[in-house]
Amino acid sequence: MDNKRIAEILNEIADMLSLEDYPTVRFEVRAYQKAALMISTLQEPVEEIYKKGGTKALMELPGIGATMSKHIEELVNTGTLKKYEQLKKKYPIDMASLTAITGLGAKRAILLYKKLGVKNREDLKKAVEEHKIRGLAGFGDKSEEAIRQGLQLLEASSGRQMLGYVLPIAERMVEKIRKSGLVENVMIAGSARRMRETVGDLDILAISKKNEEVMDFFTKMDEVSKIMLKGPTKSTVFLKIGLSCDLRVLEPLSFGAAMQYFTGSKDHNIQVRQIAVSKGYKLNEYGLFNKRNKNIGGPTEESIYEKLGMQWMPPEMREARGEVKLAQEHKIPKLVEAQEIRGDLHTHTKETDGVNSLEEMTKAAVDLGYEYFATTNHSKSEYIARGMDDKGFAAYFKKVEKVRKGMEGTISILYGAEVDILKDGKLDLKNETLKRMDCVVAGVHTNFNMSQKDMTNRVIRAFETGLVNVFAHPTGRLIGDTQFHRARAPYAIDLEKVADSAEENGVALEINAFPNRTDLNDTNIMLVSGRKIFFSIDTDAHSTSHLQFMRYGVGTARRGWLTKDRVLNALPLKSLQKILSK
Ligand code: DGT
Ligand code: CA
Ligand code: CA
Repeated sequence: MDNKRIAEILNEIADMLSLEDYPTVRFEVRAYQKAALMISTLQEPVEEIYKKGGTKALMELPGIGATMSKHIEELVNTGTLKKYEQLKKKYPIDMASLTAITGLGAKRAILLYKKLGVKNREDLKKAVEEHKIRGLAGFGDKSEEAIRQGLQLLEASSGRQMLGYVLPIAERMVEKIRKSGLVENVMIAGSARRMRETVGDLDILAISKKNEEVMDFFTKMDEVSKIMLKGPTKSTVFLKIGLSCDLRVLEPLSFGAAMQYFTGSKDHNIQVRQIAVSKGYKLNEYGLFNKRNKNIGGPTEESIYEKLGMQWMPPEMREARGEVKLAQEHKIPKLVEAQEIRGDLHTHTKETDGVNSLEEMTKAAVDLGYEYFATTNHSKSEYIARGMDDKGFAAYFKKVEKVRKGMEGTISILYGAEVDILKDGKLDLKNETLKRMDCVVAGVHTNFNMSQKDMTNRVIRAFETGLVNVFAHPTGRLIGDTQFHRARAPYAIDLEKVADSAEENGVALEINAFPNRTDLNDTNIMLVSGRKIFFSIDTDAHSTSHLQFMRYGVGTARRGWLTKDRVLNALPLKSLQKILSK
């Protein structure tokens, strides 16, 4: 059973438990939610961890205790879970798919079931269309409209999945194909290679002469749930995670052209093909053909671009946003790279809603080779996340000092907070508390429904305190998926005005790397990057494994054409400190 499904089940249990009424239930709900979050974002399959090391290895994962490890064991071995089945009997609705809708929690979902017989999303849609919800006690016009919008938001994103969940799976598949010994080369193409924030389907290309064997191997992989099409050069399968995946097997002479073609984007390809035509060539997925129809392509993509008089460019740039012209002029910028990141400036610990201790988080940061690491827990108005008040931070600072001593010489711990920007633009902690901090990350977490003008002013007012270093997840949007993650539209905000103020007040804008955020996204970055501002690529990690999300933030930065000198956390510690202390 894959991580996503296990997480879904645990999360659904949490939803159903939240409807129960006994003294310890709140803690149980939290434990299930924590475990679900942990597993859904783990970059390796729990099933494999279990098969290698049993429940003992599972319990070493943060957020997984004795009960959860037993649950996972049962799920992996039997495909189901007694506790889940029991709750399902009591609450026979499609809970997860209903609570994935913004504005609909478990309590209201079960109310809708009791009053209207709503069991799943289809029923809900009908109830909304027939305006049956607005008349119910405790609902009203506004809730019905909110549910309608929530449904729409989900539909818009359905079918596509977040890169952060798809890419590790794709990479594992590619590794297995490589190790099969049947191929000379195998690579990921398509939107996943371009690091698009969501992926519609996976495209894998391989070089081999053993077509039949490769296709046998591919269609029988563990990750596959259904074979859609099986041929000697192309097969399409449906994966257990609910995504389709193509494998194409090619000759070496076609591989470069195929990589170029299937990496896309489509609009980029159309522009490149025009250049080929203007040179008297023909370019398609099979090769680059000269006037005598001879394939002069070759096994690498570089050679295709070169023969067209173009500089090769990173896949992240290939969105027909001016990169083709730059490549012709040989002016492709050197984009920031993952190895150039020196630290993470936005992270959480178990003192608030994280699952690991500061010590564990910092050690994981050391393992990533970081030079510095900021610990930025929530402030008090984020009570759901158990945010801390000024006193809480004072006590936490002592803990930071202690861990600092223990880690001396390995990494610099920056003391900070993710402080709330309140409705009126004030910050949720006292000035003295914030002034003591090395790195203040500030963000909007409440009152999303303001006018654009009010929201923009709210944020600018916060910048003008002179106390903010990084503006967290600037648009607040969340990418949803069909089951587990709730989508949220960006709040109304004038990003250009905010960026002007960021420039004036020395605030860096965040590129939040958490897969369901990716905020700022590529187009936002391009919109504001003309200004003299820094971008901070942060994971917003709530567990040690989340620190690995950095690559998705870097991918997004690259999609926004950012170079190393624009990235705050690519600076060496000394330069960073100078900027933070301003
Ligand atoms: P996705 O799957 O929606 O996340 O996005 P892509 O970019 O992976 O799109 P996909 O899988 O439909 O096709 C892979 C690549 O193949 C695409 O990026 C560019 C190329 N391609 C597909 N259809 C066309 C086409 O009609 N014309 C051209 N020039 N290229 C195409
Ligand atoms: Ca694709
Ligand atoms: Ca495809």
